[in-house]
Amino acid sequence: MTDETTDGTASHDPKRPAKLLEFMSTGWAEKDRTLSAEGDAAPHRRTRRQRLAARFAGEVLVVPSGGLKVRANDTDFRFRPGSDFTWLAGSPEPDAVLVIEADGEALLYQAPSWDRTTPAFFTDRQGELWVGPRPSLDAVAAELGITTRPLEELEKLQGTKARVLRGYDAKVEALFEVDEDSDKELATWLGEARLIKDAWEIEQLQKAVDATIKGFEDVARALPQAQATSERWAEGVFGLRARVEGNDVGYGSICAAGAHACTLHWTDNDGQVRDGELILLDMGVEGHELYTADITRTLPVNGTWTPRQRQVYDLVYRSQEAALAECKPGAAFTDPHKAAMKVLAEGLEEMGIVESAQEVLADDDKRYSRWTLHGVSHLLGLDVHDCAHARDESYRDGTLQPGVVLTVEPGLYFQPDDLLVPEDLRGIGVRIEDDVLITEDGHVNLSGALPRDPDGVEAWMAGLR
Ligand SMILES: [Mn+2]
Repeated sequence: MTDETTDGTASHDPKRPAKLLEFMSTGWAEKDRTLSAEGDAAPHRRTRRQRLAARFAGEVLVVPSGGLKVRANDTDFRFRPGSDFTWLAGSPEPDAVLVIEADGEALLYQAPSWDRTTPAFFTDRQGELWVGPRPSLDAVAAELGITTRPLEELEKLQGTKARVLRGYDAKVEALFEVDEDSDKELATWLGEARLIKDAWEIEQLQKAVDATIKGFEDVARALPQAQATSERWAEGVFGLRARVEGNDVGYGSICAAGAHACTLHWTDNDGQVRDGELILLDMGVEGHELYTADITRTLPVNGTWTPRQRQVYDLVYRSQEAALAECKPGAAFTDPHKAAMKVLAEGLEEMGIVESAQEVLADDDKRYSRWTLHGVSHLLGLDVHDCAHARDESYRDGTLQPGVVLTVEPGLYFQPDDLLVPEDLRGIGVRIEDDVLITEDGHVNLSGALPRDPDGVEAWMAGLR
């Protein structure tokens, strides 16, 4: 036996003699154990948990937060808890598990804080001196308004029949007695419960949008530096805003200059930004409460449209206006899409790219899609593509209701090698995307403060320089 420990160390760490371990466990001031007041999200999450418990009354329901993911060797990606877990529980800790018991009581299992009674606080790479203090279970309970339990006690539930939200924690899935169809019902319920945002969620989305608008201003101001370097400058500048004003970007920023705009999810962002070309910026700040914005603007790099760029931009703008006019309660989810496609197809006809808009708009034709490529809307919330587990009948084939938040994002993309369009259009890609809340009598454009009409964009850019 050795008097040195290598527990929790990496190959490059010095070994620690017993004398050091003993020395490190003494001489520390008492911690302040004052508990904070319940946070303003707590009542909303409590209501959601009660709704979930009522839907599956008498059953045990298990929703894990997910764990750290390795980036390389012993470095992990920054942790971001799963969205359903966040919606219900709100703890930022990895490996946490929400359990709703058969009697409806909600318990949050998570790792306790490492206090000074164990050397782990400085020997373990998850210890307090390595990653900073974790709140105690009492502090978590006070802040989130939920009963907490040490993570290790979860083992006691081994073999319990439960519905588990799958895909986040294989260990948790293995612990319970589960049934695939029952688990799927739980995921579907959560996806559909999240369709309608409550007032607190709408506030969070507006904050994310407002921070994103600031980020767009930062990037528009920084376009000269992007020209001197690459699209990465835009990505970096927006990322700075996202980290300062929120948790992070809600998805990989798309900073697509020139023909890169024709690649829908261009995230390499390593291209040149050239005077006289456009730059398509699709970016969103994920706020501190993990709700994300999703906004796109296409800007002339030098602040002024060429006539041809403006022609394409104006067409996309008019199609977005048509889509926005359909954003009201009772409309089909697909109505904004259809309205935008009609305007775009007619514009393509005017530009001589399709012969007959009426013909290509037919359901069994849709050749216009060669240039429009994608749907105009998706739901938005904790996930950029929110409510992914909702059934078609309540999402794609459903109707818009007050409290739904969706994007409205038509685009036109003329690939650089597309021989079916005039040469001077090739390599032009335009998308305009806003975040829209359906209200009782129509909608509110949450991102309406960021100019999008062609004159407004030029004036906005001129004002920033
Ligand atoms: Mn989007």
